[in-house]
Amino acid sequence: MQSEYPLTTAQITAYQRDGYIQLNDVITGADLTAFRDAVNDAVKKDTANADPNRVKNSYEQIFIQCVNVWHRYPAVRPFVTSRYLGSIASRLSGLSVRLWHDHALFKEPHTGAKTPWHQDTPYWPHEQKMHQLTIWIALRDATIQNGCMSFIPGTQKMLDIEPVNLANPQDLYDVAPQAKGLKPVTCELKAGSCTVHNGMTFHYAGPNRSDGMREAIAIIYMPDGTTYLKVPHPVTDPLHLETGVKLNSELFPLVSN
Ligand SMILES: O=C(O)CCC(=O)C(=O)O
Repeated sequence: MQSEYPLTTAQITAYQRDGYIQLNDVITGADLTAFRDAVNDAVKKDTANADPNRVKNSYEQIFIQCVNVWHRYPAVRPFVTSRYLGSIASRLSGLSVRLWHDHALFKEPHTGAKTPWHQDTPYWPHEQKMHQLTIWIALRDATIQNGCMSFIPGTQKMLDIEPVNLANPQDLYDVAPQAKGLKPVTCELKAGSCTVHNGMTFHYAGPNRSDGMREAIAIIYMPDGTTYLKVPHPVTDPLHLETGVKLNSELFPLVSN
């Protein structure tokens, strides 16, 4: 990977104003091939024992989701824990950041359902909610046809909205009437390009109507100093933490200066 992805002041300002940004060609060439292969291998191994005849619940119909692949797959680790990506998150947010978690998100051809409009941070066991951010990397081209991401600019400032139930989603305008009239922006991405969104920004991805898998990995960052809030979450449940402790162990590495 390059030593530092170039970001202009205008891009940082746009991210902070809109709550999302598209960045092109972040991972390229041999790095892209290696990252894509490593994540594909991880998803293949994680799903090897899945019963192909099992009826999927409505959440599982959205995508195959493999969380914290960097913990289990050494070939994924250098990408997910890289200062190269961490520095993008840090410069956009203006803060030192730690890794919260990664997840491979593979939307299956023809059957992968839409990802409903939602904000992320309300699901997370964090006392502070304002500055988490996700780098969502297309490992293959992400298009309208296969379920690329869309964002509603400025919605990162909408706090205290009821979390959307992804398995049985409420209508966006019922949960966030303030979003009426705001125009969503859809971001088609070439493989190796990414979007970055604030965890409070409303976002959506369409269903996969193509013949190929929509292959993406999302890497989520939180400000250094973020403290735990005791609510159920698969990443923190095994750690038996108490509210107020800093999420600063080696499971949440500092990935920026
Ligand atoms: O990949 C998707 O379909 C949705 C991803 C998402 O919601 C996220 O990364 O926060």
